[in-house]
Amino acid sequence: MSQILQSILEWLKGLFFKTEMELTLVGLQNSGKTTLVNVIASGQFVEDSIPTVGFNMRKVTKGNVTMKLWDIGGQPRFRSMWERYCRGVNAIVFVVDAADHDKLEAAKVELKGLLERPQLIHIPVLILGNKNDLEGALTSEQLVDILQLKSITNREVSCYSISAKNHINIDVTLQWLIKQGKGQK
Ligand SMILES: Nc1nc2c(ncn2[C@@H]2O[C@H](COP(=O)(O)OP(=O)(O)OP(=O)(O)O)[C@@H](O)[C@H]2O)c(=O)[nH]1
Ligand SMILES: [Mg+2]
Repeated sequence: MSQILQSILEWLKGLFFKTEMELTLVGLQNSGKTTLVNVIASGQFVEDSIPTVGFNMRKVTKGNVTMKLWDIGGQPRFRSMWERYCRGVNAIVFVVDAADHDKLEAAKVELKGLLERPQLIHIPVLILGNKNDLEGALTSEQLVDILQLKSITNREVSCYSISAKNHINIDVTLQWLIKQGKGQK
Protein backbone atom coordinates (compact mmCIF):
# COMPACT_ATOMS: atom_id res chain seq x y z
CA MET A 1 0.00 0.00 0.00
CA SER A 2 2.71 2.48 1.01
CA GLN A 3 4.53 1.66 -2.22
CA ILE A 4 1.50 2.62 -4.28
CA LEU A 5 1.24 5.84 -2.30
CA GLN A 6 4.92 6.48 -2.91
CA SER A 7 4.56 6.09 -6.68
CA ILE A 8 1.49 8.34 -6.71
CA LEU A 9 3.50 10.96 -4.83
CA GLU A 10 6.41 10.63 -7.27
CA TRP A 11 3.99 11.02 -10.17
CA LEU A 12 2.43 14.13 -8.60
CA LYS A 13 5.87 15.58 -7.90
CA GLY A 14 6.71 15.04 -11.55
CA LEU A 15 3.58 16.91 -12.58
CA PHE A 16 4.12 19.91 -10.35
CA PHE A 17 7.87 20.33 -10.24
CA LYS A 18 8.67 19.72 -13.86
CA THR A 19 11.34 22.07 -15.07
CA GLU A 20 12.04 22.86 -18.68
CA MET A 21 15.18 24.68 -19.57
CA GLU A 22 17.24 25.72 -22.54
CA LEU A 23 21.01 25.77 -22.68
CA THR A 24 23.39 26.77 -25.43
CA LEU A 25 26.88 25.34 -25.87
CA VAL A 26 29.41 27.49 -27.64
CA GLY A 27 33.20 27.60 -27.82
CA LEU A 28 35.90 27.16 -30.43
CA GLN A 29 35.86 24.21 -32.81
CA ASN A 30 37.27 20.96 -31.45
CA SER A 31 36.72 21.95 -27.81
CA GLY A 32 34.35 19.02 -27.27
CA LYS A 33 30.82 20.49 -27.26
CA THR A 34 29.17 17.75 -29.30
CA THR A 35 31.06 15.09 -27.36
CA LEU A 36 29.79 16.60 -24.10
CA VAL A 37 26.20 16.70 -25.34
CA ASN A 38 26.48 13.01 -26.25
CA VAL A 39 27.84 12.19 -22.81
CA ILE A 40 25.03 14.14 -21.12
CA ALA A 41 22.40 12.54 -23.35
CA SER A 42 23.57 8.94 -23.41
CA GLY A 43 26.30 8.72 -20.77
CA GLN A 44 28.67 7.49 -23.44
CA PHE A 45 31.81 8.89 -24.98
CA VAL A 46 31.52 8.76 -28.74
CA GLU A 47 34.71 9.48 -30.63
CA ASP A 48 33.01 12.16 -32.68
CA SER A 49 35.47 14.12 -34.71
CA ILE A 50 32.95 15.36 -37.26
CA PRO A 51 32.79 19.13 -36.83
CA THR A 52 29.29 20.51 -36.32
CA VAL A 53 27.96 22.31 -39.36
CA GLY A 54 25.55 24.98 -38.14
CA PHE A 55 23.97 23.54 -35.02
CA ASN A 56 22.41 20.47 -33.41
CA MET A 57 19.56 20.41 -30.92
CA ARG A 58 19.07 17.60 -28.41
CA LYS A 59 16.41 17.23 -25.76
CA VAL A 60 17.52 15.41 -22.65
CA THR A 61 15.44 14.53 -19.60
CA LYS A 62 17.07 14.07 -16.20
CA GLY A 63 14.49 13.30 -13.53
CA ASN A 64 11.98 16.14 -13.63
CA VAL A 65 14.18 18.35 -15.72
CA THR A 66 14.01 18.54 -19.48
CA MET A 67 16.94 20.28 -21.09
CA LYS A 68 16.94 21.56 -24.61
CA LEU A 69 20.60 21.67 -25.60
CA TRP A 70 21.66 23.87 -28.49
CA ASP A 71 25.10 22.78 -29.71
CA ILE A 72 26.51 25.36 -32.10
CA GLY A 73 29.44 24.87 -34.47
CA GLY A 74 32.64 26.52 -33.27
CA GLN A 75 34.37 27.16 -36.58
CA PRO A 76 34.83 30.87 -37.37
CA ARG A 77 32.08 30.83 -39.99
CA PHE A 78 29.48 29.79 -37.39
CA ARG A 79 30.47 32.14 -34.59
CA SER A 80 28.19 34.94 -35.76
CA MET A 81 25.30 32.56 -34.94
CA TRP A 82 26.29 32.16 -31.32
CA GLU A 83 24.56 35.25 -30.00
CA ARG A 84 21.26 34.42 -31.69
CA TYR A 85 21.16 30.95 -30.14
CA CYS A 86 22.17 32.26 -26.71
CA ARG A 87 19.30 34.74 -26.41
CA GLY A 88 16.84 33.95 -23.66
CA VAL A 89 18.45 30.67 -22.55
CA ASN A 90 18.82 29.68 -18.89
CA ALA A 91 22.58 29.44 -19.20
CA ILE A 92 25.40 29.65 -21.70
CA VAL A 93 28.00 26.88 -21.60
CA PHE A 94 31.33 27.97 -23.04
CA VAL A 95 33.56 24.97 -23.70
CA VAL A 96 37.34 25.39 -23.89
CA ASP A 97 39.95 22.80 -24.86
CA ALA A 98 42.07 23.18 -21.72
CA ALA A 99 44.96 21.30 -23.29
CA ASP A 100 45.20 23.42 -26.43
CA HIS A 101 47.21 26.37 -25.13
CA ASP A 102 47.56 27.97 -28.57
CA LYS A 103 43.82 28.51 -28.85
CA LEU A 104 43.24 30.06 -25.43
CA GLU A 105 43.73 33.62 -26.57
CA ALA A 106 41.16 33.16 -29.34
CA ALA A 107 38.77 31.55 -26.84
CA LYS A 108 39.23 34.49 -24.49
CA VAL A 109 38.46 37.01 -27.25
CA GLU A 110 35.35 35.11 -28.38
CA LEU A 111 34.06 34.73 -24.82
CA LYS A 112 34.59 38.38 -24.02
CA GLY A 113 32.85 39.48 -27.26
CA LEU A 114 29.88 37.23 -26.59
CA LEU A 115 29.40 38.36 -23.01
CA GLU A 116 29.51 41.99 -24.06
CA ARG A 117 26.37 41.58 -26.18
CA PRO A 118 23.57 43.61 -24.57
CA GLN A 119 20.99 40.91 -25.42
CA LEU A 120 22.87 38.37 -23.33
CA ILE A 121 23.43 40.44 -20.27
CA HIS A 122 22.73 38.65 -16.96
CA ILE A 123 22.54 35.17 -18.55
CA PRO A 124 24.61 32.87 -16.31
CA VAL A 125 27.68 31.40 -17.94
CA LEU A 126 29.52 28.19 -17.21
CA ILE A 127 33.05 27.85 -18.56
CA LEU A 128 34.17 24.27 -18.95
CA GLY A 129 37.86 23.47 -19.34
CA ASN A 130 37.40 20.19 -21.20
CA LYS A 131 39.93 17.40 -21.90
CA ASN A 132 41.48 17.41 -18.44
CA ASP A 133 42.50 13.82 -19.16
CA LEU A 134 45.21 15.17 -21.48
CA GLU A 135 48.66 16.09 -20.26
CA GLY A 136 49.21 19.81 -19.85
CA ALA A 137 45.50 20.60 -19.48
CA LEU A 138 44.99 23.76 -17.45
CA THR A 139 43.19 23.60 -14.12
CA SER A 140 40.01 25.58 -13.50
CA GLU A 141 42.02 28.09 -11.41
CA GLN A 142 44.43 28.65 -14.30
CA LEU A 143 41.51 29.13 -16.69
CA VAL A 144 39.89 31.65 -14.35
CA ASP A 145 43.13 33.67 -14.50
CA ILE A 146 43.83 33.35 -18.21
CA LEU A 147 40.26 34.03 -19.31
CA GLN A 148 39.99 36.81 -16.69
CA LEU A 149 36.75 35.43 -15.35
CA LYS A 150 36.99 37.41 -12.12
CA SER A 151 36.41 40.59 -14.10
CA ILE A 152 32.91 39.40 -15.02
CA THR A 153 30.61 40.89 -12.43
CA ASN A 154 27.25 41.33 -14.15
CA ARG A 155 26.19 37.68 -14.08
CA GLU A 156 26.74 34.35 -12.40
CA VAL A 157 29.95 32.71 -13.64
CA SER A 158 31.47 29.36 -12.76
CA CYS A 159 34.35 27.39 -14.17
CA TYR A 160 34.95 23.64 -13.93
CA SER A 161 37.66 21.39 -15.21
CA ILE A 162 36.06 18.40 -16.92
CA SER A 163 36.72 15.46 -19.18
CA ALA A 164 33.83 14.47 -21.41
CA LYS A 165 35.92 11.46 -22.41
CA ASN A 166 36.53 10.15 -18.89
CA HIS A 167 33.28 11.48 -17.37
CA ILE A 168 35.10 13.72 -14.91
CA ASN A 169 32.99 16.43 -13.23
CA ILE A 170 30.01 15.83 -15.50
CA ASP A 171 27.88 15.43 -12.36
CA VAL A 172 28.81 18.85 -10.94
CA THR A 173 28.30 20.37 -14.37
CA LEU A 174 24.77 18.96 -14.54
CA GLN A 175 24.02 20.10 -10.99
CA TRP A 176 25.11 23.64 -11.83
CA LEU A 177 23.01 23.68 -15.01
CA ILE A 178 19.89 22.28 -13.36
CA LYS A 179 20.22 24.89 -10.61
CA GLN A 180 19.95 27.63 -13.25
CA GLY A 181 16.72 26.13 -14.55
CA LYS A 182 15.17 25.82 -11.12
CA GLY A 183 16.25 29.29 -10.08
CA GLN A 184 14.72 31.09 -12.99
CA LYS A 185 11.53 29.32 -13.93
N1 LIG B 1 41.05 13.55 -24.83
C1 LIG B 1 39.82 14.06 -24.94
N2 LIG B 1 39.30 14.29 -26.16
C2 LIG B 1 38.07 14.82 -26.23
C3 LIG B 1 37.31 15.14 -25.08
N3 LIG B 1 36.13 15.68 -25.49
C4 LIG B 1 36.16 15.69 -26.82
N4 LIG B 1 37.31 15.18 -27.28
C5 LIG B 1 37.72 15.02 -28.70
O1 LIG B 1 37.86 16.30 -29.29
C6 LIG B 1 37.47 16.26 -30.66
C7 LIG B 1 36.46 17.34 -30.97
O2 LIG B 1 35.26 17.05 -30.30
P1 LIG B 1 33.84 17.65 -30.76
O3 LIG B 1 32.88 17.27 -29.70
O4 LIG B 1 33.54 17.27 -32.16
O5 LIG B 1 34.17 19.21 -30.69
P2 LIG B 1 33.17 20.43 -30.98
O6 LIG B 1 33.46 21.45 -29.94
O7 LIG B 1 31.77 19.94 -31.07
O8 LIG B 1 33.69 20.95 -32.40
P3 LIG B 1 32.83 21.83 -33.48
O9 LIG B 1 31.56 21.09 -33.72
O10 LIG B 1 33.68 21.90 -34.70
O11 LIG B 1 32.62 23.18 -32.88
C8 LIG B 1 36.97 14.84 -30.92
O12 LIG B 1 38.00 14.08 -31.53
C9 LIG B 1 36.65 14.31 -29.54
O13 LIG B 1 36.78 12.91 -29.45
C10 LIG B 1 37.89 14.87 -23.79
O14 LIG B 1 37.33 15.10 -22.72
N5 LIG B 1 39.17 14.35 -23.80
MG1 LIG C 1 30.39 19.97 -32.55
